[in-house]
Amino acid sequence: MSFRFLTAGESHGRSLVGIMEGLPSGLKILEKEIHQELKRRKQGYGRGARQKIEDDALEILTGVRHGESMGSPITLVIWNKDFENWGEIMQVAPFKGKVKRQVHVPRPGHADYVGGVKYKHKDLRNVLERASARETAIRVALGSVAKFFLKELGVHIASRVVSIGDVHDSSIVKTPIHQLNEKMDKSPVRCYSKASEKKMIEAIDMARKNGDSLGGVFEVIVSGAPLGLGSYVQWDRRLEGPLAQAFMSLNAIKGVEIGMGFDSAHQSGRKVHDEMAPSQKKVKFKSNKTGGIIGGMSSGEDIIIRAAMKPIATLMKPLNSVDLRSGESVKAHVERSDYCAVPAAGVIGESLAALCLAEAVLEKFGGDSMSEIKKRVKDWRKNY
Ligand code: EPS
Repeated sequence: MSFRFLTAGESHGRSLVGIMEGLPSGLKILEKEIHQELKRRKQGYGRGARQKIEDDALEILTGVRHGESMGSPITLVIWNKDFENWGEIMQVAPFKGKVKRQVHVPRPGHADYVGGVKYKHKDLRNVLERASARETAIRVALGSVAKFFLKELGVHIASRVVSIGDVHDSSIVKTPIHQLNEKMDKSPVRCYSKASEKKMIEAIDMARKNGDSLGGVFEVIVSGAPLGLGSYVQWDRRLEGPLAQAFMSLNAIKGVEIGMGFDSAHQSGRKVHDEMAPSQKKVKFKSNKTGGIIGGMSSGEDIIIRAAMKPIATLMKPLNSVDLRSGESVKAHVERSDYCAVPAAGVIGESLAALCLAEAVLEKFGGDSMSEIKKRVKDWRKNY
């Protein structure tokens, strides 16, 4: 396992922490550039009040010296500003008083109930604090380091929203991928078409008015990934696997597809498989319906991943649940929350893809320093 990472921390605890191991030396890493990615994650029409509280103050604690990685483990921390409002509730030291804001009524759609049974928690806050989507902030911090690494090798990652609720944007992306985020970040819902953007905002407003929430589909596009990442020789080396796992590990994701994805199940082979034609570099693909991954390996074309996000679990007009103390049927617990977080999920997805592809690149090319790996990738690209 040459490249790996871990995260730790609770939503209203003191901090979120991430440790990354296996990154080569010589990569420029600046706190302000990571912070820029964290700011992107906070955006999106339908995001809750927490995003206004947090400034996601980030610090690099280890593994970087004079703005460059050293090849040793990198530790990042994000201080939770809101912790100052949750002192007694979230303090590490034993607390003898009456604990406020306990949770005894699980929210349908969240980890509360099953997590409480699994870990034998009476106060389900012990579950929701770690299960919260707040954790994605530190994964974006780690993922942004992976994005900087991939960018040095000519790999760019962007995202856009494809649908929110039943509003779909069927636009074809024409913007070069390395310029796409600049355009998408200007849209409150990070979608390509202005007409769809308006309808998505209306749908989110309607959900908020009805005390409801919305999910949707986002798309992550990776350009420049070298051909041959992953492998068909072993089940757990097929590149689709770690990407699917990474996206499914994002809060509220219920489906992942690559390229045509589920649509390819309804089409005949002649409409699905990408024909190949002679090209000065031996072969070129005449289309990319496979979404940049074929037979468990990157094809050198854009990698296109879409993920389906279920609506946010916390509803301001809560659904029915059970008070675990009395066993009575009651309305579910309500926590401050988003109404729709699909635009943010796309930004998070970029980081998840970056973390997977950084590992795949290091697995294929190895390399302990940026200069070593850059040369290897450059030489490899001459082959196709
Ligand atoms: C989130 C932080 C959370 C939620 C939200 C997303 O902060 P708080 O619970 O203090 O409001 O706003 O998390 C969820 C909606 C969820 O169901 O986990 C974040 O930083 O992305």
